[in-house]
Amino acid sequence: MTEFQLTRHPHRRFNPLTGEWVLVSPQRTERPWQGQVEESQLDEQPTYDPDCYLCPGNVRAGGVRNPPYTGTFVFDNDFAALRPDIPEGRMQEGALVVAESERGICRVVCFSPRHDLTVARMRVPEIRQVVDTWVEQYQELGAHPFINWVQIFENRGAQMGASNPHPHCQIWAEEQAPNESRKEAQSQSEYHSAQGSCLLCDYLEVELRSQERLVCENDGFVALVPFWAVWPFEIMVMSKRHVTGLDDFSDTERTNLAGILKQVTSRYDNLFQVSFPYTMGFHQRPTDGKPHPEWHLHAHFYPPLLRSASIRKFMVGYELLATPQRDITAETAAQRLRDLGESD
Ligand code: H2U
Ligand code: ZN
Repeated sequence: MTEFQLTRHPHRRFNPLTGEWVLVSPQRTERPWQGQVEESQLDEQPTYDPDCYLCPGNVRAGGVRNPPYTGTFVFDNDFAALRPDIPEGRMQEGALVVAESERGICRVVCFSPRHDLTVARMRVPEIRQVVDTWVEQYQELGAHPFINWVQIFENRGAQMGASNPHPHCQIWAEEQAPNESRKEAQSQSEYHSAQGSCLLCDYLEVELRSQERLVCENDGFVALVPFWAVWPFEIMVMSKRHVTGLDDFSDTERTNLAGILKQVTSRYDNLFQVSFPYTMGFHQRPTDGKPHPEWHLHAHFYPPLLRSASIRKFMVGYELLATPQRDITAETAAQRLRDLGESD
């Protein structure tokens, strides 16, 4: 028997942030594919679309007209999943049938008045305006006494469920910590108590030493394919400094965050020469008024494309019923993303 090698033998990898495992099957990358092929999405959009509900001056589905905005633009989601004004209540039948009211606020943030732009195609000063808007929203929503978690996320591309190509993200702010944040909170808090240090600061040190999974970096941030990545070209963006929330960043760090987001998204677009679909979002300190030194701000990029613009990963079968699985290793994915150029 040869020795166990991560590059050749099926193995599972541990995600210390969630406490979950991913199955890695590096020998499986060459399997044939006769399944769904995605439409090519070389989407050239007009700068203004009269039918877009996010473009300046247009009327939204709810009947409200957007102002002629020139930078970022924030509005309350007309079809909000959470609402601030519902009666509080709880319903329980024994231990097994339990429901609780959940209050919240949902907003939409337009990144730019330009319908045709994406983060990859925006200039860093324009992305910096988006970062400033995120900070304001995190502070403003988090200041509500009943808001304890602010989830900022972007669905980019029709394949990831974005309803519109106009550059935008959503913010869902709510009473209770949602599932993913709960898992990450528990792991970071347990690690912090046991080790006396920050889980992600320590992880970043490991990655900076090995260099194997780094994609790109600047003075304030590192983008890497985490050792435990599930999505083929998954990336985690981490601040180099231990920062618990977006509101802790200095002026320079905000600009550096804008810069790394452009670097990551333009590498993505260059991978398969398409406007690369993804879901991205920030995980940061809960807004319950406590300091949470265990939390280290980071962003996850979860993109579905696998082998080309037309072949995507599905989370089905074994992954739905057992555990997520990947074929190309995190190291190979990082190398491919590292070898690509970025646009200006
Ligand atoms: P997504 O592209 O990630 O689906 O985000 C668009 C959001 O915009 C979506 O949550 C909202 C939808 O409810 N929306 C409005 O608030 N007003 C509209 O006129 C259409 C869509
Ligand atoms: Zn538009």
